[in-house]
Amino acid sequence: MIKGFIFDLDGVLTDTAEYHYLAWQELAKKMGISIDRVFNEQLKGISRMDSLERILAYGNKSDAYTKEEKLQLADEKNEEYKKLITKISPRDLLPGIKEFMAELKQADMKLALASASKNGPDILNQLGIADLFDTIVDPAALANGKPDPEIFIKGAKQLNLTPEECIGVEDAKAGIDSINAADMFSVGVGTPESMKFADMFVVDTAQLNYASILANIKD
Ligand code: B16
Ligand code: MG
Repeated sequence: MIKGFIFDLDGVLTDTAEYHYLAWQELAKKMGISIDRVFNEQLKGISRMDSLERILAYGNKSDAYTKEEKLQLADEKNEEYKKLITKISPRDLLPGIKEFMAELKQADMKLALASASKNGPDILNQLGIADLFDTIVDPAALANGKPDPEIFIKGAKQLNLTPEECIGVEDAKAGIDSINAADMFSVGVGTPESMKFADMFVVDTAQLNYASILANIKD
């Protein structure tokens, strides 16, 4: 029996990808690397340090900085990102999310956040939905990021539920792989190609609906 939903943040509840992109682009430029929105797709759902490593590899500069310098660069990006996200408000919830969350609360579902973002709690506050969540998995305490199942397994544990009693909602392939590996039913948001490993998917958050998800599980 389904008792909880575990949500990704970026791309599911709100679209922070553009802000991540703008902040990474500014930092990459300083390092002499040019990135575009197509490249940025690879950074979705990936941790801050892994994103930096991917950008450095893309610019053939993986060995150009020490570990300390890399931490400093990641901090610099985060400071720029934090400036950009101060603008986030409840109007930035993706289409249908407010209504979907209301349906879940009405059905007494427990809610958890399983985002790679260390800025997740602040963003939930700015979106005005922090109170709806029972728990947030701390991404800093994870040994392995998505696609490892750890973050969704921890989400279920923090809700005092088993993975089989939860549904995970994700927009990134790494996230769907993570949910599937946790033995949890996966709901994807995205194109048929990008979501082909999801147990079910919708192309738009506006189509997320509690009753139709339950109907898919029973199939
Ligand atoms: P931060 P999600 C992810 O969010 C983003 O998709 C990814 O681009 C970002 O690098 C990551 O959070 C870490 O974010 O720098 O704020 O800790 O999709 O897992 O909600
Ligand atoms: Mg995401």
